[in-house]
Amino acid sequence: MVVWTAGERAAINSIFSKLDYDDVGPKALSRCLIVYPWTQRHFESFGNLSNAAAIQGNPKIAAHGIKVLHGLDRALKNMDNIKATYAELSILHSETLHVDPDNFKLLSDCLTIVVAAKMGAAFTPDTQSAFQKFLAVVVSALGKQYH
Ligand code: HEG
Repeated sequence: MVVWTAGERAAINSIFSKLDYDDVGPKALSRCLIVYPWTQRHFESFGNLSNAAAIQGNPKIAAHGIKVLHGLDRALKNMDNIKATYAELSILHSETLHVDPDNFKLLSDCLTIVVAAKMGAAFTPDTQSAFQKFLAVVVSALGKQYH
């Protein structure tokens, strides 16, 4: 089981309490699709992804980015049981969506960059460390049902 210090819990809860899901979600997902274009293959039915501006202005991508970010609420509310919390979502990404689990890490890195840019100086090394740990546990849990 993952052990969280009081400081890590406080840092993670503080980030999420200030998080603008409707802004950060679309930015993180669109950045992932632009920086790692092979991830676009899962979103071919979402409309125009022909260039960075099209991706950033695509309302379906924006909506999905918000949905994914809200997917992290489950981990936040179940910090001591993240693996089980994501069992179903892991099976969906593996067996139905066929998302390569390496992509979870790519998206989580994009999310870190977007959050860091928004938080500026408040994104201290300690804050980053707690956030990266949280995302690493989520990424691991989402990859758990792959075989
Ligand atoms: Mg996934 C659906 C969460 C990474 C591609 N993703 C979903 C859903 C959630 C979610 C909550 C909705 C599930 C449902 O309808 O029951 N995704 C989620 C998280 C993360 C992640 C928390 C990582 C942090 N997803 C991810 C990545 C890709 C991807 C990296 C592809 C590169 N997700 C994907 C697709 C769908 C979902 C294609 C279905 C979209 C649709 O057709 O509506």
